[in-house]
Amino acid sequence: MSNYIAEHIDEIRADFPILGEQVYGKPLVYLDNAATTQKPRCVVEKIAANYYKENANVHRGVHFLSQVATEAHEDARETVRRFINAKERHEIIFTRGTTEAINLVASSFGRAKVQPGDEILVTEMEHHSNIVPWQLIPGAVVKPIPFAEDGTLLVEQLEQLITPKTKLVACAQVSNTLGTINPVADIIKIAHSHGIPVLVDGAQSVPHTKVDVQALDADFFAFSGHKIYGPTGIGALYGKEEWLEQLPPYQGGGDMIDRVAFAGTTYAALPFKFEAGTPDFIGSTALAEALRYVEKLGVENIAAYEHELLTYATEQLKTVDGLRIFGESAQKSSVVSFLVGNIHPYDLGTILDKLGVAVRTGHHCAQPVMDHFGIEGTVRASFALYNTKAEIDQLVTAVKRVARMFK
Ligand code: C6P
Repeated sequence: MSNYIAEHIDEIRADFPILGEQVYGKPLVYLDNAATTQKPRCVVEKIAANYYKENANVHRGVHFLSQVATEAHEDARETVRRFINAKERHEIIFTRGTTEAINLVASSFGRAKVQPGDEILVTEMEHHSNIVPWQLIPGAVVKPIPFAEDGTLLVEQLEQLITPKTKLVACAQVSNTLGTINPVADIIKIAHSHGIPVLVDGAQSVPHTKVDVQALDADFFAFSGHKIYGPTGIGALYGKEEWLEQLPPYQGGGDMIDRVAFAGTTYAALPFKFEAGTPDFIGSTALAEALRYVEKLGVENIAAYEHELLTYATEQLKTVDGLRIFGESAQKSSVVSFLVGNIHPYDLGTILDKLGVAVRTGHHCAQPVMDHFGIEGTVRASFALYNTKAEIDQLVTAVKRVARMFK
């Protein structure tokens, strides 16, 4: 592998202190990165430094510390803007993560734009976070765009699924379960040709691919900090200014108002209209630190390295007798979902854990995907920039051992 990440893997791994820890007496082989990533030292240190040196509420105080904290929080917004190439800083709304970002749009868009009987199109491979918020809109009908047996989205069916009642298309850029990279630029083009906006769930794409919301022409884009080496509890929603201006606030409270009176309240300008209450200003600046860390390594380098890991893992796992992979689309991110013979995924996952390999088991919050294949769940290995082929070898050896136990 001639790649920046491969060449610097030891230094990179040293940036993540947990990778050097013994877990239950064994070194940690962490292959559950789609659930959450481990944090580099610089992110953890940023959080500590914020609390030790810069802790004051933002947008409120005239005092010096509050101004320092406000500036850092707004600089973090600028870093997010730059990272996903949004046009304007005020098009970035800080949220708790992808889930809250999608709920924000579903709630506000639902109130402003959706009548009973109107339709929202999602894909059959969505995470529950991109299905249920749309189902919560009173009277909305949520319809799936299906996928083929190999996990490729049947984009060609989109045109037929769009009706005069279609109000929005919501689609993951990368499936957390199948790993499929969806052609969101094409989806957006088709939807826009019918005047329909598109929300892109970027939870699993931002950590692994270069995202440019302007090039995509996405109307909304959501992602979580904790999946891209940042802290939990912080994420972002990008919304095109024209959409954010049209939508009503999501939550009410401090910071989101212009003037409050019992006769009527007016709202703050963007982005604050959508940020009620004290924001997670510690989280935002730590997220910015994580994004800078990723930028420093190079998103393209990370994507190329992880692709090598995915190809290697797929080849090696296929040498296991009776192993079946779910999701083999030609365009795939670094996730492998699989089952071995009739071994229950919980049994497989639990024993893998005892053998020192952390993977996720279950439906991965994507039950419609499980229904598609008529299964209860899978075992999922998902890779990050600090994983190695040696760790994949440990996974494959462990899976083979479990397979032998159940023979
Ligand atoms: N997927 C996984 O193990 P939050 O929880 O808000 O940070 O992200 C929700 C979410 C939304 N969309 C996609 C495509 C996701 O993968 C996730 C989170 C984790 O796959 C936890 S269920």
